[in-house]
Amino acid sequence: MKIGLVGFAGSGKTTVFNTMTGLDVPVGFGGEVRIGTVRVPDERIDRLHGIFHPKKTTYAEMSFCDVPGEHGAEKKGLSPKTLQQIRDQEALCLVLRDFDNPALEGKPDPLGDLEAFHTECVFADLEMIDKRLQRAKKEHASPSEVAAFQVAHAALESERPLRSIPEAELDRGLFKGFGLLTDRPLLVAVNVAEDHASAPMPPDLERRIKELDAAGLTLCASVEADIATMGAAEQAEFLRELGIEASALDRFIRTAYGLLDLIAYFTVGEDEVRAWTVTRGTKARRAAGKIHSDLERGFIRAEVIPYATFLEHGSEAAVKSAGKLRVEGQDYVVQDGDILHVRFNV
Ligand SMILES: Nc1nc2c(ncn2[C@@H]2O[C@H](COP(=O)(O)OP(=O)(O)O)[C@@H](O)[C@H]2O)c(=O)[nH]1
Ligand SMILES: [Mg+2]
Repeated sequence: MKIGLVGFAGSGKTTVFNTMTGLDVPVGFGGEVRIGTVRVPDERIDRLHGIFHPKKTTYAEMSFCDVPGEHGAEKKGLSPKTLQQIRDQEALCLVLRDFDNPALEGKPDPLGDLEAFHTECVFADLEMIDKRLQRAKKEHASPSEVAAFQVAHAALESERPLRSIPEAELDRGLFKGFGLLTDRPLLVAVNVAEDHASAPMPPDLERRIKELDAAGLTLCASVEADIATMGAAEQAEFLRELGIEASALDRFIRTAYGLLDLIAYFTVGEDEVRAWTVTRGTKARRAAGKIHSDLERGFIRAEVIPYATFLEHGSEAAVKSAGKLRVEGQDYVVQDGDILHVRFNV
């Protein structure tokens, strides 16, 4: 999963990037597009590692892309270049400034910034959809295609994000490759001042984030960026002192998994213990394709042990002799924590 950190200059995108990745990229205006990958902490993988002692242990990964805003202190506005970089992201994390930044004029206005960002995205999408709608009409496209563009157009005209239109009401297949901004899953990170590090989300922001079908969390990026460079024990101590329940990275990943409806399944063995990320509802054949396309193509069956069952019995052999190993076909819906063995033939 690739998440783009977006937002206006000076909102703390690069600081959030450092927080998430534990890197130390220089903050301040400008900068270049940077990508950092973090492993998704998962204590189930830790446990499985302890049981199998595999040669290799692989956690799920999440990539963050720091998309710099405009140069200079011009707060509002996204250039065509920035918009294009934002289109390349699978999901967006909008960083909102809720702290005093001496380099910027004006008080923090996270709600106003959220509105401004949303409006920019709506206009960019509207322009795109409008063009496509006109073309579809001119070229006498099928009525269903024209209708889909009209549904999208109407939503955007009333400033509703496309992500809020249910699957059944919009044929998204037609929009592939358009890079529509308001259709991207959106996570809003409210970047607060040090003395608000553990404050809850302000209710007005919370309400608006919900209306936009986004997910939200608050963090103090500058404090958390410092924490990110500490060892685990020191980190826990520091967080407790500040009254923060979990590190920004942990909370971010939890929120992102919820927003994107992601689950993990595992493969285990002496060679490797590994987590694989899929969307909830993914069927076994498709999920197997994550591991290798051959496994999807030549899928025969999946042998499934839920994580809890595995722990209860302690080994695959014990699960088998207890009659708890399940054999599932291609349409089995993979569950969070399933340990899978895919049988295939190509
Ligand atoms: N007080 C405070 N300052 C922050 C926080 N996050 C970022 N900053 C500062 O705000 C400035 C801009 O941050 P930066 O990450 O470069 O913003 P970007 O332009 O969005 O990438 C830097 O001086 C940061 O140190 C925060 O949570 N609290
Ligand atoms: Mg930056």
